[in-house]
Amino acid sequence: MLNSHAGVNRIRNERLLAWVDEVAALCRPDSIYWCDGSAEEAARLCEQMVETGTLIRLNPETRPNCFLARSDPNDVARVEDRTFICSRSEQDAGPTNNWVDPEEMRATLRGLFSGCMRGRTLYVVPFSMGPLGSRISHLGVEITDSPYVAVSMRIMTRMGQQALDALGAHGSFVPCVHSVGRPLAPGERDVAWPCNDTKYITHFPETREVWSFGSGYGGNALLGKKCFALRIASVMAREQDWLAEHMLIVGVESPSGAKTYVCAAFPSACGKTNFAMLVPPPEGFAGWKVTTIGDDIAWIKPKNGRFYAINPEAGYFGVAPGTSMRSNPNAMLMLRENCIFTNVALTDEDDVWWEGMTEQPPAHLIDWTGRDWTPGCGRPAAHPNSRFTAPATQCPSMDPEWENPEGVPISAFVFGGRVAKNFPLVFQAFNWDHGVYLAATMGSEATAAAVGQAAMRRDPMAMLPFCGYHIADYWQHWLNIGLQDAATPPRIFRVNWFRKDDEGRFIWPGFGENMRVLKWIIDRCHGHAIGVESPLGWVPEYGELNWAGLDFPREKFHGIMEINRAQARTEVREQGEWFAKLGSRLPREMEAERQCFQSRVERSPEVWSLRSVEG
Ligand code: TSX
Ligand code: MN
Repeated sequence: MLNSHAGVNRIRNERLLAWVDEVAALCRPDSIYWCDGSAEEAARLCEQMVETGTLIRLNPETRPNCFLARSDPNDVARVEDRTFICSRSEQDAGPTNNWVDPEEMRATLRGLFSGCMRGRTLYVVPFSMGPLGSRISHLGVEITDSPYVAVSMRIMTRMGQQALDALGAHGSFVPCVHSVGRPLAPGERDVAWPCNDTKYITHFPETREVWSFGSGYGGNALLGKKCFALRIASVMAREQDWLAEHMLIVGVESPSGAKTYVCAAFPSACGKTNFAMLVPPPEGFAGWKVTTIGDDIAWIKPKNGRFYAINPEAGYFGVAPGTSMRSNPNAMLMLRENCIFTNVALTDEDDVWWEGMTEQPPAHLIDWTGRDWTPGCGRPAAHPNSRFTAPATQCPSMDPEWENPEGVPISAFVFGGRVAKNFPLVFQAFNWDHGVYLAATMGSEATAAAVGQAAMRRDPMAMLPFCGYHIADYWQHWLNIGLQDAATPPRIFRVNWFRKDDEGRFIWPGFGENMRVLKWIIDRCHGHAIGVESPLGWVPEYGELNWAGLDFPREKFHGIMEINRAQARTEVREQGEWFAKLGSRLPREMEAERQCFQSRVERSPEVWSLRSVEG
């Protein structure tokens, strides 16, 4: 077997060498290639993939060094039902994770991985999650038989020689093994997107390993992201007293130059990347700036009572549809070069297009399946989960502190959801425990229930698919970390951009206008807003928001902040049902907070409104 250390310096880490030998002996690749992470290497791999049909080169004039990949139609998203937490005890995985006994899973994986890389190259992809040399960062090495994964990991992480150097002779790393699960017989022609109908995304929290089989897509295959930086890291974080969170990180700069950093967690389809790159409205916010540290994952460590966050990633793997100059100009500008697009549509000019990118679709496209597409043909041109993979350095709103190894100090945690009725635009938790409870019960409405209130799909801290251990233990960890060493933990807020009026129209304009809410959040953190006590938490008075340049009358604001008692009662009851599902590990504080909320609801008027406070 050809073992090419071509680009990289001699490997001195014995554990790494032994592990690569061991995996190669199991998977039987034709050759082994160690990635150095250089631009030349990426160019070479992309050129190879153009030749094999995995990538299409986009127009070098309009999208220099950009490529389009079209996946197998059966490999288009994360596969949560095929995602497993293999802790020794089933109880430790908890009721919200799929669990398989680790020894049983190892036997299954041995069978699946045996000879699975025949006819292919095994790529060794060393990477750092977080700035090199930061005390908050951690190293990983992904073994993969997908060159698409190798070049994507180069965008998404600090990959190659620099990570090997950081690893040195004795450093430790999280081993991540990935195969598309499609060995090639001698002389067999490869397909453009090899994968396998059998898929396993498996995590071993006690030994801190990831094994992924059968998919080449996103979080199934780029193992530094969801698998390592969230599922494995959440386990490490609990042991070591830090937080691995599914959160964006933004900086808010005031005209005086003061900088406040905020972390925010949203369930899917809430526009997290748009919020991470928010452009403040032109009127009323002269001199204000929002800067981006990250759009998906935050690793947060307490130090001297404050919480410091880094973005462990180095790129953005964002949902393309809906991204436009209106919804997210920073993202659009970021995508001008050096990007990989997956499952978007191809224009006649060899450029990309997706639903929502422009008001008028082009007259003709090649859709994500490679077929001709015209407006009104009844199919989407881009897959709804189509993606861009872009280097973080290309984001115009990138915060200058984004690679600070110390991280940035966090003043607020914001938790969002997508709720059509009876859920205010913004409110603040009364205290840390109450905030943890608000985050634990967050979620989005499942779409269009036939009658009455739509059921809430709970997604605590937006971590339900990403917590590597029992979700109730995770809440206990949150409760603990807010109270340790004289902590001044961040203030906690809930937001909802998606309340609708009786005609089903969004009441709040959203997007850049969310700056008005963000400003109140920051004012609260600095003691510059007084607020009003509501049954849910502290809410702003109308006058505490900056309304310059937006026609949003007081009456409308009162409407979007209203709390209906009957509907709140339903919410209290459903929260109880949700807690009951989690069994005896539920922290007592959670149920205590629920009962306090219940009593506030019972003592509230039929409709709680700012009207009665402000007149
Ligand atoms: O990303 C969104 N954000 C956050 C932005 C910082 N979206 C996009 C949908 C989520 C995937 C939003 N959609 C937001 C929002 O705040 N709000 C809405 C709802 C909405 C949609 C359209 C309009 C207003 C609100 N108005 C017009 O299209 C004119
Ligand atoms: Mn995410």
